[in-house]
Amino acid sequence: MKINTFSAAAVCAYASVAILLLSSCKSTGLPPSGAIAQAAAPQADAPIGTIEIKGFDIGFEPKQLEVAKPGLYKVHFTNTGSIAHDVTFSDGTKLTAEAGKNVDGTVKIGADGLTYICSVPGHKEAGMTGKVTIAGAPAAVAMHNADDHGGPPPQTNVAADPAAPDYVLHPAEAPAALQGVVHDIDLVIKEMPMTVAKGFVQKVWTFGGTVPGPVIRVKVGDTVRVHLKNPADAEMSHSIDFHSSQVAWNDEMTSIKPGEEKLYEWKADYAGVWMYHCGTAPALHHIANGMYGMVIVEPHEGLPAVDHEFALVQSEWYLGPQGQPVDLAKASEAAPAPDYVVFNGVANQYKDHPIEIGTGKRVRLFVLNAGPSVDSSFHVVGTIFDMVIKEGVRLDANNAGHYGAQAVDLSPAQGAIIEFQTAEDGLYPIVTHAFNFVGRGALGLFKSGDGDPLK
Ligand SMILES: [Cu+2]
Repeated sequence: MKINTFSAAAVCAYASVAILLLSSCKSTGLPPSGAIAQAAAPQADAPIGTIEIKGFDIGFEPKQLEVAKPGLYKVHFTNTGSIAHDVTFSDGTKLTAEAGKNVDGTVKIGADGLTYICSVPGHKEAGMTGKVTIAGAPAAVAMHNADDHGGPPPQTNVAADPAAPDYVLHPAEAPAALQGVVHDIDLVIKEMPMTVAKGFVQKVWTFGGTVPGPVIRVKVGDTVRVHLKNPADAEMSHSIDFHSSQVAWNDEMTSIKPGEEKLYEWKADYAGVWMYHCGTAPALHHIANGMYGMVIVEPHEGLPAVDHEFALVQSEWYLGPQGQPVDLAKASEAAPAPDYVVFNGVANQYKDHPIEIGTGKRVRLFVLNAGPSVDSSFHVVGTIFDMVIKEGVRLDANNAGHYGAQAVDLSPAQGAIIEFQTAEDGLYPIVTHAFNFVGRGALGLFKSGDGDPLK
């Protein structure tokens, strides 16, 4: 298998910020291979129980555990990650295990319990923290996001609901272009609960019952007739604004009340990846609460065939109380601090469910940043984009000089067509390279071939 210097360097860079599930780094000064146990001091007593802790990239399982009473405990530490981790207790006891290894030691738990971290630089900050408490002791502060491989758990003022339903996976595949030249599309608004991240349900407002709304794909020269319907049982007025259209704002984009419908007719004059959204005041709230989607307009002659096509919409969630719409005050901050930044509506869904592609096959992405307010620096780790059309500006594959692109900057309401191919089987993380958001849901994976570069 080919491993070039670019990919090795990229892997090390990413491991240092603690997101990667990929491979170990030889240059980071990690401890030598093998398991090392460094108990703080020899213990004369026999252990009265066993504590089992699993370390992974990047986190501990469990993050909270309880023992019956104070005393000496055996610790069994397993590292299922791809890089070295340790469990370092607040009394100084430290057990280190290389990737895939385990180690045993002992620790003395006092009446106040102990906290533990991984002491490898950056790992604690990325979420490798935990706590041992004594049964019957005052309840510890809840630590949420125990299963967050993506980085620091989001700082949010909304508590996770362990009873929240699982999220519904949003398909990443781009639809084919609609047949014919005049397209009548019924688009029904739905106000509904949606799990936007594990443990968090918001009452979102949608076009067609999903966030983002459906991808509408046509060709230059086509006529699109959208029949927008606001059901009688909706609570609010809504509207729609197609950036792919040239119409007067106070004509097609006016709001319709519950029970009303409206025809928005437009001609696809220009090719590209376009945003549509609700523009009803306050538009910030309607966009932040889920009312956006993508239009793909292909050139009149169509796009060349490729092996895979996916549509990815980046957007932000500013969590309101569980089961309520998103928090407009949070979304309105001059320096927006979203609880989650996501691809296709749900935090980390393509990390949990990697998107499968063929190695060496041509992949085309339609990418839109719906915002409402945060820029995207769209990047796929381990790849180089050789064809990009961003807002009408084009980088051609096989251009004179052989230039390529590493990240596509998309301000809110900007879109791009991006193409690349993978060099070898493996995992290729999808991120915004504004990296504070990678730990807040903006992390997916392409799984190329069997996902294993070493086989
Ligand atoms: Cu709306």
